[in-house]
Amino acid sequence: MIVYGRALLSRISARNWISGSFLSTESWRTGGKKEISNLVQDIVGMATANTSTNSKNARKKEVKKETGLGLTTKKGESFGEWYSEVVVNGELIEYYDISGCYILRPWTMTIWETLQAFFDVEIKKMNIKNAYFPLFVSENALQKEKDHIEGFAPEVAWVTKSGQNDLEVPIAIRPTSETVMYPSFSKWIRGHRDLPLKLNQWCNVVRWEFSHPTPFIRSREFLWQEGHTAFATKEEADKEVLEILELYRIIYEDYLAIPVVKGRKSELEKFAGGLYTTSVEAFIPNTGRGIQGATSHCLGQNFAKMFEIDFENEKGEKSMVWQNSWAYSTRTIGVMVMVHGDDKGLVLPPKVAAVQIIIIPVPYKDADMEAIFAACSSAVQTLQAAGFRAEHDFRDNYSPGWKYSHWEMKGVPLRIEIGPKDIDKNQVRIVRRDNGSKADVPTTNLVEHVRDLLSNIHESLFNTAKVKSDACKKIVYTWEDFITALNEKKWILAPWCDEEEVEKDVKARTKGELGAAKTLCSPFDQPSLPEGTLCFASGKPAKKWTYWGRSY
Ligand code: 87F
Repeated sequence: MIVYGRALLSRISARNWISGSFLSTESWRTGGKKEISNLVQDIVGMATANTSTNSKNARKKEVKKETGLGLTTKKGESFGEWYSEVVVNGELIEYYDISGCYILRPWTMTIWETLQAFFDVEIKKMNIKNAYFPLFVSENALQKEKDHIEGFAPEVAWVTKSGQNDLEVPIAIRPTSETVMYPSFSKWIRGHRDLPLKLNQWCNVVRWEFSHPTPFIRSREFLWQEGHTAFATKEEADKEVLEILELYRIIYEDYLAIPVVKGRKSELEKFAGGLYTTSVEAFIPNTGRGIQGATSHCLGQNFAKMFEIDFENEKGEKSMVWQNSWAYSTRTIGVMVMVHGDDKGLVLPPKVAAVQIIIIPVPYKDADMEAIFAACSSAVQTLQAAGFRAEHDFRDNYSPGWKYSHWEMKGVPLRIEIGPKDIDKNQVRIVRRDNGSKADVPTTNLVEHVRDLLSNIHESLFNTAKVKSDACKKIVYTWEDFITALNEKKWILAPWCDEEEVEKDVKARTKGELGAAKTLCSPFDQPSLPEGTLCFASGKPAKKWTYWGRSY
């Protein structure tokens, strides 16, 4: 079997690169995709002259993948496949030979580091300190909070051997660090002067999930920060819960351009070990599912009792601490891919993109290549000096058209093309990733233009996502309308009696292939609830408005 892949294409591209005879400059301008896809078809044709149409198509898919020229699935047609393809072709993820575990490539880690840098600075302003606790948990410690661990037990991974020998006692790998940290909290907190104790750690955790693994969204190991704090009073704890939740909103809305709803989880959906749970919730219109973006819990005094975290208060009496815990994880990046990605690949919000502007030379027969390269380098320098993350792509084994597709797949917000005409006119061509619009910009105004464009792209990504997500919101008052809206993949705002049994009943009544409906959150921003409004599910008097839907 002959498979023509990147090597051949590259050789052809390299030739054209120099001679300019294969792709015209104008077709490079348009991405050269038509020519390249014709070329691919030619190659495929050559390779499959004697094979069936079916295998011809398969080969086409194969060549497409190998050359990185596009996705084989569309976001609107086969969302799950599209997502898997985008995270790999966009170079965020590499698959690994253990199910549910993924390699996070540099393109991912830069995004993570940007979010990390923001959050780390903010929590330090709040006088929260970083610490690092061990990865392993003894069975003894883990069992200490049996009640809350009970439901999670099947997800705990254990180390049982070293080499060929069984360990005397198996040790667990942290799925979260309450049981790792709180024995030390108990030791370190003696009197009111030891409070508040506010710690955070950046680490990995392992939860051996059995439902369908999805990169970033549901993986068996993931990166997160977990904050654990202890206070003398409930008021201090309550205040911090909301301060942290606001930081999570900023991560989603101001960094990732994803609109979220802040609210409180129901009794059934809250962290069972805590007093109450708040969250930011996002929505994925394509699948009609809500997704919990991050959580900030007030734990009350439950853990303080279990772990004996008490202190002598100002009156000399023994008192229990009030605790919080809060986390966001690499799931943020999955939500970003799902919300903004399109049929050409990733679309990165400018604030988190490792490369914000990619600069591509557009050679042409008899062009002054030195001048073109020099103009590219100078643009990179100017933009970097102005604080932007700009790079050029001078690789000589790929055509400009190939590079356009490549950087589009990786989601770089702006592309700058510089060809002979641009040199003559002292301008560059700027192309937006989010909407494809093009503009010729005088070199003298480059920095201002790029600044405006990047901020405009962020706004536009956010607004587009907000319009789409808002279009999926539906207010319902009756069970019939609820079911209709659920089938229409909505997130449903409904008046609810706030009874746990009723939520369980809704879950049972909506159980099916796509998963049951559950509460996402009761938004802090509550519409008015006139006296006499009834619960959509039970017919009892409604106590609050709550978002319902299927979720990840
Ligand atoms: C899986 C296995 C064992 C979630 C688990 O949200 C335990 C758990 O406790 C578990 N999955 N949880 C809840 C985590 C609660 C809490 N931990 C600190 C947070 C924020 C960070």
